[in-house]
Amino acid sequence: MEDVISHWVRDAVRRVRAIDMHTHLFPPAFASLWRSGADHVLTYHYLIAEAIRAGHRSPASFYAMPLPDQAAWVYAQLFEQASPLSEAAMGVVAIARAFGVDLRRDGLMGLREALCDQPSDRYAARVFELAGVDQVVMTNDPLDPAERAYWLEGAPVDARFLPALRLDPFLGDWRTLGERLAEAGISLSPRADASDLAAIRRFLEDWIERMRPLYLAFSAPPEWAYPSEDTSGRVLEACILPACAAHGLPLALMIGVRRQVNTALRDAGDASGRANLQAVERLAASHPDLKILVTVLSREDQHELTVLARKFANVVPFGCWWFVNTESLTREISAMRLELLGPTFVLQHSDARVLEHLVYKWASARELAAHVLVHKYTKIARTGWRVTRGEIEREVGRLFRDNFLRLVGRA
Ligand code: REL
Ligand code: ZN
Repeated sequence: MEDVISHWVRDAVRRVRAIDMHTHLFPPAFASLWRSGADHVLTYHYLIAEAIRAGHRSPASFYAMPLPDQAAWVYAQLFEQASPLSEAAMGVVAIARAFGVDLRRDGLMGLREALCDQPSDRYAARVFELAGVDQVVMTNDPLDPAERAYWLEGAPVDARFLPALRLDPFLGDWRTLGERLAEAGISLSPRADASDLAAIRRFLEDWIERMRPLYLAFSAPPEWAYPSEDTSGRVLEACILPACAAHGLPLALMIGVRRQVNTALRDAGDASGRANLQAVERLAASHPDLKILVTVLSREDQHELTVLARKFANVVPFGCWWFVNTESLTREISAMRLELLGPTFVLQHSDARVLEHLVYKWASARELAAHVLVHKYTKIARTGWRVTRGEIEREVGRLFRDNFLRLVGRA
């Protein structure tokens, strides 16, 4: 029976079509924001941090090189002068293999030839197919001028790329928010008074109408507090939470990022810290109708978040974010979530920044699911539960797509 269970689980996990609830990808029509191809794969900020560390080079001199030279230098540090043992480096090997490239034999040139670096519908379809992904959710920032232009000109949104409205600048400091909103034609006073909050609320309404996002989201530093009397707390209370309520939209919180602890590293310069999860507890308790998707960056917060989700059914843990998206930590975190919550969370998201990331990140998520679920199903069978193939398929479907789709009202 145990071999049969293992076969059923592996087969279900291999076949399930994932919905990727958090990426930084854009459809081909958002051409300048599209990222694919070997040079972008090699210059993922995860790899930049690792290469700079291995190669003892200053971030400034690294970033001074043109993109192809950056990619070649990263490749030299992490694949020619070392074995690609890290999660992100192994990811490149997995991408290469999926495209029929043997990196030892074909090198970076082989990878450049196999991957396409131009916006392309057909290529997107091919990569989605290789990853077994049906749809990805974008990170849509209405305060990014390049992105805003695509929305305003009515660039077609591909049904495979679902919108999510990202609100980080709204939770930052008031002056910077004022400057960013001014570029979008909205002027705020220094007072953060009721008319300013009303203007922000109208801006959000406008963009919810335009984007039709699946959820609203923001990332937050470890010290993020709720409730809070500062301007970001007031924006949350007076603008963001009412918008979620009015449109029945979930709020996704990504907590624990300490931005730019090493500014010279740019995107690679963010770190993590322990969050104050009592803020989430208070938000969940005071807004029982608000669905709150939560992911936390530090390993130390994972258990507390899981326990919190037991207390509030409106809190749904999702994925293993960034520094905890590694083989050992995803196994630990996902097993713990199953043990304390059953299959009522979202197993994984990719956080892909480059299209081909989908391939290795979802291959890893499948390996993770197989590892954890073979163990659990074998155990309940030994304990006396007659396991069926159908129930395995149902739970795998929940973990990879259905829990999320139900939460955003698309099931
Ligand atoms: O969405 C986020 O805030 C983060 O995932 C990103 O800021 C981060 O740079 C990302 O690439 C991590 O995976
Ligand atoms: Zn992200």
